[in-house]
Amino acid sequence: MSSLKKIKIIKPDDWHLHLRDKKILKKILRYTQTFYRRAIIMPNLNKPITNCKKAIAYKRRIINASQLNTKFEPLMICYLTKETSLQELKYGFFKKIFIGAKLYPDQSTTNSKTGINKISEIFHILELMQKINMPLLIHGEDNNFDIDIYDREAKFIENTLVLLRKTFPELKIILEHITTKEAVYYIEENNSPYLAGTITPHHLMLNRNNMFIGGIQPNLYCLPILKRNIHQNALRQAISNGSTRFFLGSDSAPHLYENKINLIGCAGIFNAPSSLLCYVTVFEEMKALKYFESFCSKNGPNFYNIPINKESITLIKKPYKILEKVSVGKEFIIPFLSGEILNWSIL
Ligand code: OTD
Ligand code: ZN
Ligand code: ZN
Repeated sequence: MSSLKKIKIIKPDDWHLHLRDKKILKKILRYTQTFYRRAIIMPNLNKPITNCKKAIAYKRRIINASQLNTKFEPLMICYLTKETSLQELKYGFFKKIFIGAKLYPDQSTTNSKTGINKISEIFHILELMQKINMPLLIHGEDNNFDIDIYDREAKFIENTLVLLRKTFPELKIILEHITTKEAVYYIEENNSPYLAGTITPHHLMLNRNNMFIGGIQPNLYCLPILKRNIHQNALRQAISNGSTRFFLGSDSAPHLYENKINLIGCAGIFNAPSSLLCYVTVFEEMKALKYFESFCSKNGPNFYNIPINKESITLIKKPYKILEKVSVGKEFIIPFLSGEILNWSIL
């Protein structure tokens, strides 16, 4: 037994997570709680979290849904609209109700119907956020229908992000779930204390071919969509270089089977039961395990300027079978890599 490889790291945080609500929340929270000490809870509920009152109530529902004794802290985010009140945002940030605010381009992903159409509509909000040092989280895809779905991230950087950063050079920005070499290079080249990116396990492990192996694989449909392998390789390279500008954001986004496997299927991959084990697998493949802990547990809190966790966890190199499904009443959710075996387990 003692010859088994082990890694002990500071307990990680998930800087990008969808927990949903009610019966789904109750069923899935435990998976995140097992691996992570804190998580940023994305605000794109059916009725998005757009003010302090909604955030406080949602946070309470999450805490009440906990079935484990492990400590877990939800970090809440304000969903920006052009109506977002400056006073509310400022109050929410100073009172630590919100750790940041999220920019969704209109229609860019699940429940983003009331997102932003023109970034200049919210310049007054961004000006305030820059002033009070409040982080801006961005779903970075250009939502213009004429743009090819595979180019939306690169076009967002070119058409929106460059100008945005010129206008607000000291606004802290997290480009969420980056998927392209353009995003990797943009973050690396700028190497700015005001710019970081989160990376998901599925974009590290897969490329767009995987969506079509043996037939169409609706479980692998997510937004931003999986890209070519050159982009996947750029992401894998990025985490292997030890840059502190990249950190863990699983983007675990559960949907009931019946909503995912449908004529019009929802986007989103539920990876919470295995996300950390997927990351360690990739770091090992890249011979970059020495940077694993900073990616999981240090770069995020340092960027957000909050303390690093005190708890630790140990991962062990031992086969682990990912559960096949999570029941939710009579319905169920299929996790990422359902039923497959990974080489790493949690001790
Ligand atoms: N992408 N699905 C969802 C969110 C993410 O863009 C995202 O953050 C979701 O279902 O909430 C998805 O494919
Ligand atoms: Zn997104
Ligand atoms: Zn997300």
